[in-house]
Amino acid sequence: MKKSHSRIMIASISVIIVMSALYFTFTEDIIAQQEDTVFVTHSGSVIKTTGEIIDPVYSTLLNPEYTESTVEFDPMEYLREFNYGKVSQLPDGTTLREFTIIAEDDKIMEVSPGVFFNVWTFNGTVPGPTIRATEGDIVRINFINNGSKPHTMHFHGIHPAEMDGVFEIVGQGGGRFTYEFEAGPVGVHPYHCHVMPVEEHIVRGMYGVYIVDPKEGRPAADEMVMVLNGFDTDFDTENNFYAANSIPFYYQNNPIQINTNELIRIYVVNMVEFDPINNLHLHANLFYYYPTGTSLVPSFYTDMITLSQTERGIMEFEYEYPGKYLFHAHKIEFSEKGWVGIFQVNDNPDQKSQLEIEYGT
Ligand SMILES: [Cu+2]
Repeated sequence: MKKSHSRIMIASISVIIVMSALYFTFTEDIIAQQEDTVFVTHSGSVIKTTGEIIDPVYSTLLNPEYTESTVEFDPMEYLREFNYGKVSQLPDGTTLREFTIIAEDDKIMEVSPGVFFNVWTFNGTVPGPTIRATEGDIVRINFINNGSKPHTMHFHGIHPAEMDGVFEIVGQGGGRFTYEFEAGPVGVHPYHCHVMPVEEHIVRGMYGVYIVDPKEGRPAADEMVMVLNGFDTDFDTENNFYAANSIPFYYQNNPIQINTNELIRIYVVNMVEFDPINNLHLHANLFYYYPTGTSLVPSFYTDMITLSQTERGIMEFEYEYPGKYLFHAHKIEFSEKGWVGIFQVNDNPDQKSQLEIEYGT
């Protein structure tokens, strides 16, 4: 009896010693992680983090201020929200579209339930607002950098060198720059910050979508924007979460409502860093695909596209049968870490196939 008692005692003491050792090692690790870290990225560039390191598990313990989101972002609202700017006419009749974009780098976003991450933002959200214009319009962006680091806006598309947002660094604490260019070419393009290290400014969230419509327009459709993105919350140059429009599993838990025989048009942009490719697979259907959206004639009829960084395009499809359909990364690791969604297709018996009406297919 006595012997087994002392055995239990010894076992308990050993457990306590091991646990304490583990605790201190762990805590030291976490504290060490809070200091500036220098690491070499997958692409070979040397990065020094300028923000605080937030361990997703211990964020609450070490950074009690990071327990509340300061970002208001609704993926369902973002999905179909297009910003056309303040519209006026120039003396020669050209349409001028003015946008104000404010950069900040102190926002906290709940990027996954319970995981609070310091994002860098355009107009307070990740992704930033979807900017939309028609080919030939003048786009004027009044850019204000209210952040604590230099930032810029670099638009993909065609514009003069000084409007490229690369060498004209906009200083922190209220720096301003006006980007002005003619909208073009037709298509879907990303915009993002281009201050070094660019990788960090992108993975922190400084990106958005810029759509240029053809003058003649595209056929009416239920239009959506999907930014394929991820978050590296522990700064090891690997993403911890993946998503369409920032929040992992959001459209799986909140299916996107669409109707049978209605033309769906998705502007899809891949902004995932670190991983060389991303992809998108649509279930029980195929879609017409316009790479970069620059042509009005689709290049592919497929159920699967593969996209590298900033690669993008326009998808068009409709569902014939009502029901619940998945769409997700066919890189299964990404879908298991959040990049998965559902279309809830509602029956719309009076609607004739819009694909057939618009394209004769
Ligand atoms: Cu930046």
